[in-house]
Amino acid sequence: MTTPRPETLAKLTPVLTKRWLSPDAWRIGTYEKLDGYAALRKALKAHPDDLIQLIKDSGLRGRGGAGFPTGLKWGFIPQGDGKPHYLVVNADEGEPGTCKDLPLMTHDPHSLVEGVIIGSYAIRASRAYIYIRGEAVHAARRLRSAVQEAYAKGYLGRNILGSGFDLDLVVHSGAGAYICGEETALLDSLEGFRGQPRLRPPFPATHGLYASPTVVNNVGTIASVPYIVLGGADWWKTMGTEKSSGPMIYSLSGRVANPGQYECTMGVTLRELLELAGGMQPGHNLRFWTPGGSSTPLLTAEHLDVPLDFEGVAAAGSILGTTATQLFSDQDCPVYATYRWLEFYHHESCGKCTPCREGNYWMVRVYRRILAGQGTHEDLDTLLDTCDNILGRSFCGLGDGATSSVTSSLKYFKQDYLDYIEGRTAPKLSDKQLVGA
Ligand code: L3W
Ligand code: SF4
Repeated sequence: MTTPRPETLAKLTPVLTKRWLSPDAWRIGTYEKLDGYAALRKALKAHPDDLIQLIKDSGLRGRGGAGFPTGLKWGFIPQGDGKPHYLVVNADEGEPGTCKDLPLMTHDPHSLVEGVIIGSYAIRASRAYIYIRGEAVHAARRLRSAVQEAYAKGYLGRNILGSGFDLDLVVHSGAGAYICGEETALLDSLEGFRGQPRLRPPFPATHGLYASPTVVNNVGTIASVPYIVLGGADWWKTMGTEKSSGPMIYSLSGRVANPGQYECTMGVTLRELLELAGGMQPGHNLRFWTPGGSSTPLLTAEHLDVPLDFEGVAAAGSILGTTATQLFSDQDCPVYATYRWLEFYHHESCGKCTPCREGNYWMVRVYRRILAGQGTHEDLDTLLDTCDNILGRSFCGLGDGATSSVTSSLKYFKQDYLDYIEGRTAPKLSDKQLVGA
């Protein structure tokens, strides 16, 4: 067990998580007592364009994986176009290892509802949706109850707080497909079609829900908005780095002593996060980890001091993604872990494009061969060649993401593959598991 140093403790910045442990934090009474809806009252007195400028000034970047500047995205919504505008929250948290949005919606749903109302006012939307992952039944229940409470108090509906602004908010549960976290597949699903990605451009900002201008933002992004409105852009920028501002919820899972969500200033390192989380589990030494979910290339124990912000992780050859740090130890096998992730991508591939649909199918079969002790040296070339044909040639990010752990595990842990192929590691799969991919 490690004791965090004072300078590490100073990197804990509970902003979005600050109410999570309050009793009944999800009820509107508790939320209002703890500054809830104060940001909305302030925002409704401001001009919508000034709110967009505020979000631009704060440097807030998307919390769903891509880190796109939020204020810029809001500014893309054409004004005076005569079309309806929509705000859609992507709450389809499904990236393996990612668990920051579901606890936020469970513990503090009103912060998301308040962010939705402010964001909708800024982009002049009168209808908003929260598209929540189908399996997240409890979080959806909490959200629906928060929405009802907000209507009853006049924060939603007609003439909100006497401002003349109208907004309806609908919570829509998906049916459990990972691809519906891709923003355009999500919009198709919301419209009642099978969820499959659309060609971009045009981006949702101009042609989104029902072909109208639409902002699609992650839960963490929208839930950050009330804090920025109350605290100001300069306060927000006191946390994080120059290009990655604010706090971020890092979810730690795997072989860590105290798994969970740690909200820290952006740019914190894994070494520091581990200090806060009590270190690795006894008897386990860190071997590899994902900085932002299974779609991000693996890093190793050599990368403990990489700043976990958008630029720092990119410089180390990976992606910050959803800040889902899954920790694996010297008792875990990178070949087997990669195989399990690939099974996920193979299962979740929507089938629209050939590189992802066929490539993942074949890679799962190659991994099974290797893990059953029947792999060959050529299989490693086949894997790299397949990744080469998926990466950049797939219709959406799912295909690209599937290759991340394959290429990075081959880069750092090729010997583990060779040990299966050359018989030094006992097979993990039986002959019976070779087929059926
Ligand atoms: C208007 C332009 N809008 C870009 C918008 C675009 C989108 C945002 C980011 O994938 C990644 C993916 C996963 N005019 C625009 C524009 N936009 N150019 O900006 O777009 P993009 O294409 O950079 O990324 P994306 O398609 O949103 C997100 C990775 O995140 N990821 C995520 C995993 C899963 C979850 C989850 O379970 N919740 O987030 C993890 O790494 O692989 O690469 O809004 O419209 N010119
Ligand atoms: Fe579907 Fe995969 Fe192609 Fe994305 S990359 S459109 S998930 S088949």
